[in-house]
Order: sequence, then C-alpha cells, then structure tokens
Amino acid sequence: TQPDDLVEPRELRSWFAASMSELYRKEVPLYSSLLDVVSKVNQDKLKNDAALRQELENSDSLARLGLERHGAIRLGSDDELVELTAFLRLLDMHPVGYYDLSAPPAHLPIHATCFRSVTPSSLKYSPFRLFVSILRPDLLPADPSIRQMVQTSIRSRKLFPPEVAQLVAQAALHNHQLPRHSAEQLIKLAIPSFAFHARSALTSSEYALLAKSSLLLADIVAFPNPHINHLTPRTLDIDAVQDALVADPTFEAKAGGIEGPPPSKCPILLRQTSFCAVEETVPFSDGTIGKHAARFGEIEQRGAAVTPAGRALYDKMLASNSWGALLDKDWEALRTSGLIWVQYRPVPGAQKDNVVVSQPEGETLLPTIDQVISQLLADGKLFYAHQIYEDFLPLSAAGIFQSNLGTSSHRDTSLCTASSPTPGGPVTGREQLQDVLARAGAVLRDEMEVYKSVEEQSKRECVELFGIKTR
Ligand code: OOG
Ligand code: NI
Repeated sequence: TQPDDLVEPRELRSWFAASMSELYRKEVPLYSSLLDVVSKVNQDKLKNDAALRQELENSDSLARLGLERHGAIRLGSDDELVELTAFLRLLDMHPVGYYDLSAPPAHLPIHATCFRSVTPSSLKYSPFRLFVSILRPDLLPADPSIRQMVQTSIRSRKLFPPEVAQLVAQAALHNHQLPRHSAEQLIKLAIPSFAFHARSALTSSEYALLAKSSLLLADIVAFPNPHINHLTPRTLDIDAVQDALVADPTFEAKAGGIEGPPPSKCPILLRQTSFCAVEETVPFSDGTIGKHAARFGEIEQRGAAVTPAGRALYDKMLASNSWGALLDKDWEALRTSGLIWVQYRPVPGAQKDNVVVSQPEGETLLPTIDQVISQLLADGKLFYAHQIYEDFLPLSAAGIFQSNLGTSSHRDTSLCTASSPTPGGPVTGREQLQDVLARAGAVLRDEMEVYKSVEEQSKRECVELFGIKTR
C-alpha cells in the first residue's frame, strides 16, 4: 500500500462522527428535531451578533459548530475498554481526564474518561468526543445473585466483531492508519456496536432484580452490547434552546436544571442539560415484554478552558453560589489574571520584517517568551483567542446520570465500598483505569497539560515566525 492511500485519522474520526449521527437520527427521531432547534438558535444568534461570529472564528469554532457532538457510552468491563481504546486511537481520539463517579453526589459503581483529539488542527477538523464510563467490579453491590448476573452477562460479551480487531492490528503496521477501503470497512463494522439492540438475555424477573438495585447496572448489563446513550449538539445559547424545548411538548423538557456555571458575558467551561429519556420496548428471554429507558437528549454550550487557578475559583464560586468575581470579567481580564487558557496567533499580514524587538547580546539579557508575546500583542502583531473547553465537568456528569436514572430516591444505596487493593496492584480508581488503558498502549492525559501545551506551542510558533530569540 502506498502511504498516500492511507486515510488520515482525523478524517476517519469525521466519518465516524457522521455515521454515528446518522445511526442516532434513525434510532431516536427526537434527536433530529433537537438538531433543528439547535441549528435555528445558532443561526439566529450568529445573524445578530457579529462580535460573537468573529470570536467563534478566532477560537476555531465557527466551521466545526454545525457538526460538533459528544456522545456517551457505558462499558461493562475493562476488556471492552481495551477494545474501544485501540479502535479510537485510529481516529486520533485519546483518553483525557479522570472522572470518579463513585464519589458523591453520583455514588455510581463506575469511573470514566473522555476520548478526544488533543491538537488544535485535529480538533478544528473534527471535535467529536466520547464520554466513556466503565463498570467497576470492586464497587458492585454485595448481593451475590446480582454479582453473578453481572459477571455472566458481561463475560460472554465482546464490544466489536473480530474483523475490527484484525483491522486495528493491520493499521498498527502502518502507523495506525488504514487504506481507504479498509477504513470504510472499519467504520461500517464498528458502528453497529454502538446501536441499541433492544433484546435481553435476562428474564424479566432478573432484569427487575437488577433494576431495583440500580438502573445503571440494568442499563449496562441487561443488553447484548453497550450503546451510545446520547449525542449532544453544541449550542451558542443554551437558555434559548432550553426555552424552545420547554415550549414544545414533544420534548418533555423541564425548565431550569442547567448544569455548570450561570450565563455570563464571556462563557467559561460547559453548561448543559439533559431531558426526555426515551422508553424502549424490550423482549426478555422468558418471552415477556418490558420497558427500559436507554437513551436521552442533551444540549451543551461550551466556553473557555480554565487554568487550575480558574478552576479553583470556579469550584469556590460553585460551592458558595456567588459568582460575581468570575462572571463579570471580560476575556482580557480572564487572560491577564491567568484564569483561562488561550492560543496566540499572528494577525493576518504581520511579517517578520515589520516587527522590531530589541535583541540584546548575551543569553541572560534576552527577553522571556512572555515578555515578547506581551510586546507583540501591544504592537498589534498578535491576537489571542480562548481555547474551547473540550472536556466534561464531574458534577454536571453526575447530575446528567442522576436525571436519566430516575430520581435521587433511585440512588443505589447498596453500593459496596472499594475492596482493599492487592499488594503491588493498583491502589486508586485512577490507577486501575491507567493500567487498563496501558493494556491498549494508551496513556491517560491530564486535561490541564493538554491545554497548557497548546498555549505554549502557540507562543513558540509566534516568536519563531517573527524570528525573535528568547531566554
Ligand atoms: C454520561 C453522562 C456524562 C456529560 O455530558 O456530562 C455526560 C452517561 O450518562 O453515560 O455525557
Ligand atoms: Ni453528555
């Protein structure tokens, strides 16, 4: 195979995202209606707000907005995660961030990570991300009949057909890329593994026992494969979309309930809300027919990624429910206070030869990179844009789980605490997850490190472009 026949991972990801959206449109017609509402609100917003349009352009969001989605899937075992990790690598999607859903307020026997791409050009091309949660056997309820049911259902399960593993192995020989024909095959073979197959190998009374203990367990264990449970479009005005959904009875949306920060002039992080779990008809193995709510709708509005200092401030404001100090700031104040991650770029037409930066002799007298960036900004040679928050919020995720697994009275109180770790083995949930990812050759990235390296790289590119030496 010639290297130029190989499909770029980011292109493969955009195919996958489009196929997933197509699948979900067919399976959940309300999703199509939701996309129409979101698209209309986004268009109206852009028509009336030229500054917002420019801001989106600067932050690389304008072109990707209409296609932007995140999905979520709940896996039954570490083995399923190994399969999924190897597959997503071919799409340039890597695990970023650790979410412990066993902690309050979620109290669920799972932990999670977000698979996404980590470079600006790849994100701009296709921002598709997947929130992947994994059942933790060490946190299952103590009831032996439940443990037994979980074990037998999950042990016999494979996420993908064997041909997917063969293609993944084939790609490993070519820098994790595939020729066009095989790449198309891969997507075609993988997509059905994310569909909801509404049949259960359990009897209705087994299902009832599981569901009584935890609807989450029933959702993960009662079906032949894990399924995508929502696909979320990005809106520019979540309050407007929410109002439109509440006004339209088909959506069964409830007013309020938006997770994340309150509305602000310069939005940070992530605001989201979920609604309307769709009830599916499920044939059980004993011939009876039951109901299970497997999928739901969700919308999100994304803002700037915040630094650790920004995140600490956000957490403080959230705890005290007093937002003044964070929500009144404009982008420049957020940047100069070191609260958000940004990317620097040359203004169009700025050239090396129209920039004057004094360059003293001797290494120690050279300016720091930050001094040069400040001067170039002040001279109008550079501009900056906030980086989009590409990740999730643990508290919001907990809220999303809770609202789609029934009311909090349904909370699983029979959860075990983690059993004591074996000597020399993983100690924390994060270490457990890292060990599983390592089996697929992946490393769990810290989201702050990803944003930081994007910002630093953009600074280096700017000073290099203008040929300026720094300390
Ligand atoms: C995932 C919930 C988390 C989000 O947007 O925070 C999530 C799930 O319910 O499986 O998707
Ligand atoms: Ni979500």
